[in-house]
Amino acid sequence: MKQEGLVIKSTGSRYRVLYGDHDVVECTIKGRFRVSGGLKSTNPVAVGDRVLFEFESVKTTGIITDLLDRKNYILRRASNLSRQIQILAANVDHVFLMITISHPVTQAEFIDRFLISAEAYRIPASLIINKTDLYTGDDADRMEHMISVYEKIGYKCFRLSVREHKGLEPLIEIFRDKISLIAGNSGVGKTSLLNLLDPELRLKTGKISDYHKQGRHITTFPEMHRLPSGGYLIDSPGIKGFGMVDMQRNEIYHFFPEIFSISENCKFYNCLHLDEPDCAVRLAVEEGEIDSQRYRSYLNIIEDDNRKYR
Ligand SMILES: Nc1nc2c(ncn2[C@@H]2O[C@H](COP(=O)(O)OP(=O)(O)OP(=O)(O)O)[C@@H](O)[C@H]2O)c(=O)[nH]1
Ligand SMILES: [Mg+2]
Ligand SMILES: [Zn+2]
Repeated sequence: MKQEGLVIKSTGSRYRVLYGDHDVVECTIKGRFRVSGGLKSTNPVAVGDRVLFEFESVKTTGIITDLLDRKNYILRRASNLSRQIQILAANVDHVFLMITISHPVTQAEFIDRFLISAEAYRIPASLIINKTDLYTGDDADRMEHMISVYEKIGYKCFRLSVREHKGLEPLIEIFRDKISLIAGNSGVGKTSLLNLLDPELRLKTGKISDYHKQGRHITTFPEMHRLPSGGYLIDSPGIKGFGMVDMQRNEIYHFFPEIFSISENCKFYNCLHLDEPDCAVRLAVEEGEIDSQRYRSYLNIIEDDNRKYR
């Protein structure tokens, strides 16, 4: 008899499925799953997927037989060089990018690349600025500037110190009743937040010394956790790149909400906002209406796109 379940962990060969109220079964998959767009992914079934499964003779293992329709999914490349694609998560209601001003520094362009991907996936996105306990002087100014830039565009920003347990309440509220994904560079404190929200989890987190080495990743597979305060939060491995949405050169600016809204005033309907005459976007950058770093991110993304087709 088939039962419905929710995939809470996927390693590409084994899948942990939550069913009923609190029960968990380890599954493998049977049959071939069609992934939208004919993608070749390393994991046909991902965290967040709703599936049908059957128990094997012993009731502790099962076989996934059917993948139910997805409302959305998020991709990433398995590694920088690899052509293989991993589905990071499916059926996500909200994505949170956790960033830090220092230890480690999150690059502005990385934030913008994340946000345009979320826009392209049409998944609401917010920022969590963690480790506020560390920021004084210039770092504190940098944080406030960043928050004012992103809030003006319409992204919610949450100040958080996992270490000092500060800023948790608004997050608990927004996580309730939905499936959220938390992403960000390695070492920003994603898993630490989960451990704070549910101390029983005791998930592995990094030690400060680990982060002196480059490319150190503590969390290796995305995993969904049910929060005691309500909702599900997917912890994910530290990422350098995110998204993998193929965008046309002339639609990239559609995913910068503030650039998009001003682009209506450009002289040419096909303006790319580079150096066209009477470009309303460039004017808005000069006047400080559009943040110059955001515009730089836009230019760099266009530039990458040029390289791709060379
Ligand atoms: N000062 C300070 N340190 C923090 C805070 N939150 C987490 N850390 C530290 O940051 C380090 C990395 O934390 P993790 O939770 O493992 O980071 P992660 O984002 O899950 O990293 P990956 O799994 O590699 O992607 C640990 O040493 C934490 O103790 C905070 O609010 N303030
Ligand atoms: Mg982690
Ligand atoms: Zn323009």
